[in-house]
Amino acid sequence: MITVAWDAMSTLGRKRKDREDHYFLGDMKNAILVEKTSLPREVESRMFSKAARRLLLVSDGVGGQKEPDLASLSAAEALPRYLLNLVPWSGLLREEDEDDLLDDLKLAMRSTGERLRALSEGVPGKDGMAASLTLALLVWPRLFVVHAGHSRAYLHRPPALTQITTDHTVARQLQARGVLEEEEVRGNPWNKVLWNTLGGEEEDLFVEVRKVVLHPGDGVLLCTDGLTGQVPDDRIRGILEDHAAPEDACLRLVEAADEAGGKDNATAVFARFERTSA
Ligand SMILES: [Mn+2]
Repeated sequence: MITVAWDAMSTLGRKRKDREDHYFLGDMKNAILVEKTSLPREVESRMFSKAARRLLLVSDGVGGQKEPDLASLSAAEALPRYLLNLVPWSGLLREEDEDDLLDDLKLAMRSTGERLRALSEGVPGKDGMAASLTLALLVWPRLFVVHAGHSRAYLHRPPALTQITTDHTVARQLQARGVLEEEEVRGNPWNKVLWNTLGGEEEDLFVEVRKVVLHPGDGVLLCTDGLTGQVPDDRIRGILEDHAAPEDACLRLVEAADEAGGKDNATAVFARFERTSA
């Protein structure tokens, strides 16, 4: 049997007053709520399937004047709601149904982007409300990630820590074209400019999709740029290695971002998957 230990932590940082980062952890369960029955009481527990899908997400509001706090909150709230209505409940997932699931995830991302656009349409100061959003759906042992923006998903397979999403910043685009070197990206002003977000003025949305087959002992980290802009990958890896409990790891990660200057809200969501005897 696989057990999941997970937690999340977010800090405002030392410079910002507003909460532009949000996170969400959710268990999707197959359930029938028993309204009334002549059956014995125990039936209630049998109406819940144990097979669960788990949902993890981070969102980060983008843009100075355009209510980034509201954009982030609306995105983090809307996306699980869309999934609730889209994604089939059964904990089991046949291989041939994976593409349908990915289509549902992409559709939920698009609907969330449209929701942000609808919320901001014609409202002065809100026009172009946008958010970075990274979502992981766990159907053990598979992890499906959908992503737009500059938050990140990492796979921690000790001792390695691997970024599994790309940053949708102009600086990364320039790096991909060979204009910038890796070491020129960090700290580059173009690394704060996003070419792809949920909502925003561009109608085209690119939903980056990743699938990972997890192993027992793996961990998955979702985090915002307030963490990765301040704390290098090596340090993140060290913290994950030193702190087995997700609550400790998340706390240490956001503390490290604060200690490094805390220029932005920093958020970490971490899940670790362990094999236990049933
Ligand atoms: Mn940020």
